[in-house]
Amino acid sequence: MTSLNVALIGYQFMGRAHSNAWRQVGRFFDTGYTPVLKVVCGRNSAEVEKAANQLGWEEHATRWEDVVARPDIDIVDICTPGDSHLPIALAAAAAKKVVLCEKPLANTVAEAEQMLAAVERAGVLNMLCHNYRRCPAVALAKEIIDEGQLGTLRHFRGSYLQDWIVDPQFPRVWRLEKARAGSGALGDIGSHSLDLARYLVGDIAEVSGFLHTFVKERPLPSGDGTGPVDVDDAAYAHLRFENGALGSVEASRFATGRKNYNTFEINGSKGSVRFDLERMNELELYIEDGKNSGFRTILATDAKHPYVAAWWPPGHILGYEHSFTHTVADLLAAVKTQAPPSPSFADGVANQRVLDAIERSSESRRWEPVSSSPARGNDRR
Ligand code: SOE
Repeated sequence: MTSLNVALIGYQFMGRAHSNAWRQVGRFFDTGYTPVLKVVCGRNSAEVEKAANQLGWEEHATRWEDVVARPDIDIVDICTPGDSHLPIALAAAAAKKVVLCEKPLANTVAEAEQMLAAVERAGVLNMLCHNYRRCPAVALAKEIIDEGQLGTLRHFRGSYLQDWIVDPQFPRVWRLEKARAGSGALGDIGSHSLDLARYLVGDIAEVSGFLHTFVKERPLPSGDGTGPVDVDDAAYAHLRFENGALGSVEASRFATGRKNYNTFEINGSKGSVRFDLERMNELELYIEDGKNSGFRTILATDAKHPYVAAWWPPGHILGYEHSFTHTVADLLAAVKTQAPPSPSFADGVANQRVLDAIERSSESRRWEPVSSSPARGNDRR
């Protein structure tokens, strides 16, 4: 079995989720590779050491530049805030590493395009982590749609709702700073809904959207006064898909009671599917059969359902963390076949163009085309 050395940049929530995936993947999936949790990198030396010990990394480091340049590293996994994705990805591509990057790909279209150009120029495998594609029930929905069981797709209705910043005293963490996060609910969680929309229905041609910030000033995490919130707390968009389908996406961190409510419903001429992450092992399916049979719920835990054969017997349910394990299993499969993994950085650019069009529409108060999204924003060329 060939070993592949992984370097993880960032060790907070996503870094923990990715560490678990790298640890578990070889124990359940037969990918032909043994990923080695070689080195985890973060700026705070004491904290990154603690993270390395807890998460199972052999080494820890504080300078990503040194880590990415190491000849013994095969895969660079980027789990940092959005403002550092660009330089890390450029360096990783130049060093000919396989690159996995957390979503959204970048903070602006211009940055995302530079990242795509770099991996294409270097000819390295690249993957964006939109883990929800890899919930078995979502992958099953994709199979059902691709088989034509829903007929012509007409509607996509996506919501991604959380409530973790509803308290105005919640501090202005990095996710509430445009310079670090790019946008608010739109990029953080709306990007997941939009990725599912593109994955399951198709490319988006134009959007009408608006963004809103309810709490514009918050206490700074240092405890030293307050600071402005310059990203959206909530985002809405209507979508016209290139294939004629219509859609809507809502993303909010102010939906009291909703913790990680990532749902979508898709309606086609012959049937519909509905998914809710908080019941992630289930897919609701309606097939129009003239008998008013209604929706039925499929428990997507049979060995025949995507990814499930690697795990437990039917009914022994999977959780959030498995979606990341499936992501890295598919990345390792791509390393083996050298077929481009999906979603790729090209998908990341496409997603970023939709985010940008929604922001433009919120400013112009008009429908905005996605394809003409210009390179703009706080990009650093
Ligand atoms: C935000 O709260 C967040 O952690 C996102 O950044 C993740 O992508 C999402 O999976 C869960 O929520």
